[in-house]
Amino acid sequence: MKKVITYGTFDLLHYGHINLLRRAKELGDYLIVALSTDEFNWNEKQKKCYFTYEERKKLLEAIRYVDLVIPEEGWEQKRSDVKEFRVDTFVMGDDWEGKFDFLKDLCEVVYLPRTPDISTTQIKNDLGK
Ligand code: C2G
Repeated sequence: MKKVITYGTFDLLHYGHINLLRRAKELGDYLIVALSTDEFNWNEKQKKCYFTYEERKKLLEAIRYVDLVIPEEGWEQKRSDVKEFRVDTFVMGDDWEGKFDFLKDLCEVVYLPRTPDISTTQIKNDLGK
């Protein structure tokens, strides 16, 4: 069984996220999503999520491409996650191009093109107008 992992906040879930998850699943048989906790988002990414971790987790678990959701609590857990879950492929959108190449001794690292013209920030801005 080929296992794939990806990481993210996935707040205000939108079709750009779904496109990423669909393509990530196409690279294997089992997709793990490491979902950024509220604390990680605030302390490390200065992101204040609209939905809480539990709400974002429920949304992700309802997606047909997602097989398991685990918490992302820090930047440094990726190597241990890849080992612990015996991951074959690590996937991220290409806004992260090159940033996770240090995992290449453990697994395949794939950066997928982002879906254009959609982002959680844009949604918030548009709704705020
Ligand atoms: N994404 C995409 N197209 C968009 C928006 C997002 O392909 N229009 C992808 C991102 O590239 C990322 C995933 O969807 O791979 C989740 O996006 P975010 O929730 O913004 O994740 P991010 O804040 O980049 O967190 O340790 C890694 C971080 O947790 C990544």
